[in-house]
Amino acid sequence: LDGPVHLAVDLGASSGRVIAGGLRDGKIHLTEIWRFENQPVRMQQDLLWNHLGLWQNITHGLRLAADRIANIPGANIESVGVDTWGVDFGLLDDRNQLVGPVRCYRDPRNQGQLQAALKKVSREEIFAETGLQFMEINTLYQLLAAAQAGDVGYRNATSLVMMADLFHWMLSGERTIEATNASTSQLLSPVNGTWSTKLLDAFNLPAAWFPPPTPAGTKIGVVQKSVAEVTGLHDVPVVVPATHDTASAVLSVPASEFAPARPDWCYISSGTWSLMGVELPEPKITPLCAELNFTNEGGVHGSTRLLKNIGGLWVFQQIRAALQRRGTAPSWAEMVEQAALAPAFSLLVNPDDGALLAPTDMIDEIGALAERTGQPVPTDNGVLFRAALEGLALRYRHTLGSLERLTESSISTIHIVGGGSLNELLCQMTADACNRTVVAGPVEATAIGNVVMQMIGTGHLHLIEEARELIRKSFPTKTYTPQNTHVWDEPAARFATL
Ligand code: LFR
Repeated sequence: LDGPVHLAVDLGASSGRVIAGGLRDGKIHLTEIWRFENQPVRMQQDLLWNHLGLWQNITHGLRLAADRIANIPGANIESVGVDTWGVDFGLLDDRNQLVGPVRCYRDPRNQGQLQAALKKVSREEIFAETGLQFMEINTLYQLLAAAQAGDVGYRNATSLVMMADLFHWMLSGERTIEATNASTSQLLSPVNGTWSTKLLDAFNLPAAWFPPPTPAGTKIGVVQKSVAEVTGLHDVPVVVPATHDTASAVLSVPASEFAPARPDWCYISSGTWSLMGVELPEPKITPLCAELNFTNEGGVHGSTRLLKNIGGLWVFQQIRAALQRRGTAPSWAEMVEQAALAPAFSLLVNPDDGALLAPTDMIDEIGALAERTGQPVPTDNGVLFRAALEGLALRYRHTLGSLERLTESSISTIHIVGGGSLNELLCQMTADACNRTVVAGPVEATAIGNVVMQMIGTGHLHLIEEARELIRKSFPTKTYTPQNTHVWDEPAARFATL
C-alpha cells in the first residue's frame, strides 16, 4: 500500500478483523492486520457480547496497523470505520458511560416479545411504519425485553447506539446512529429515514434516545486523545461506513448497475446468516412483501436492500462446535469433503427452523428435528454436514421465487459474496437448486464495502457505480453454471412440507 490508507474494523458474529485498505496500481488492495475470535458469552440465563474483549482486540489491531503503515513511505492513514452485524445495541447514560451489558440477539429472553408487541400494535401497522421483516432478534423486541426485565441500563439510558456506533463512540467520543444499521431496528421508517414516532410512543421508548440517523460516509470526528495514545492514530478521522455488515457487503456486489428498478440479479451475503435479496431504488412496502416476510433495510445512498434473512452457515458452524465439544474438530475443508461424499437429500433441515436459532447442542437439536419431521436421525457426520448445505440451497430456491414475485422481474444471476462464496460445494448446489448462474466473490465483501465507503467519505471516490467498477477490477469472481437442476425438484417439494 502507498498513498491514502483506510482502516476497516469488520466485526462478525464469529470473528473480527482489522483490515487496511487502499489503492495499489489502480486496484483496491486489502491487508488483514489482525484477526480475532468473537463469540457470545453465556452468563447465567443471559447471552451477552464480550464488548470489552472486542474493544481490546480492535485497539490492538489498530496499533499494529499504525505501526506497520508508519514504516511504509508515502502511506498515510486517512480514516477508520467500523461495521458490525445489525440489531444489537448499547445504552449510554447522562455521564457518558455505557450502562449494562451488551446483549446478543440470540439471548433467549427475547422469546415471546414479538407476540407481546403485536398485542399492542398490529403486525400491519408495524410493517407499514418500518417495512421490516418480523424477527424476534430485532432491536424493538430486545428493548421490550429490557423494559420488562427492568434492566438498569434501560432505566438509566439517555441514548441508544447500535453495535458499530458503540465502537465509534469508544473511538471518537461521538454518539451517532448510522443509518443502515438503524434500519435493522424495526423502529425506523424506510421511506423518509426518520424514527417512527408512532412506534416510539406506542412502546414507550424515549425519542431522545434516537437522534436523526447519520448517513454512511460521514466523518463524525477524530480518534479521541486517550485512544490515539494507545493506538497511535493521532487526529485520524472516524468516517462511518455502511455500518451494517450486510449493507457493506451489498455495496461490494460486483454488479454494473446500482439499485435498478427491475433487477435481473440478486445477491446472497453468505456468512453466519445468508441475506438474500435485491437492491432497489425505493422500499417496497406492500401486502405481498409483508406476507412473504421480506425486509426493506437501508442501503447506501438512499437505496433499499429488499432481502430475507436465511439461517446461513450458522447450522454448519454449530455442528462443528458440537463436534468440538465431543472431542473431534474437522476442518471446514474436511466438512465440505465429507458433505460432498454423503448421499444427497437423505435428511432435509430447514435452517430457519426456530429450534436451530440458539440450541445448546446443534447435533442433538438436528436429531430432535429429524424425529419431529419423520426423518431418520443421522448417525453419520457427512449426512449432517450435507444437510446443513442442502437446506440452505433449498431455502435459496424458495426465496428466489419469492423475490421474483415481489419485484416482478426475472433474475438471471445470483451473486454470492462473503465467506460462503468460498464454499464451492454450496455455490454449485445454489446454482443447481435455483437453476441460475452463480457468480461467487468477492469473499471480503464486507471489509471492501467498509473501505470503499470510507473512500467516498474522504472524497477519493464519488459514485457507487465508480466504487463497483473498481471492485470488479480488483477482485476475481468464479462462475458456476447450473447442472442437474431437476434432481432438486422432489426434495424441494418435500422441504416445503417440513
Ligand atoms: C449479518 C447480520 C444480518 C442481521 C443479523 C443480526 O451478519 O447483520 O444482516 O439480520 O446479522 O444482526
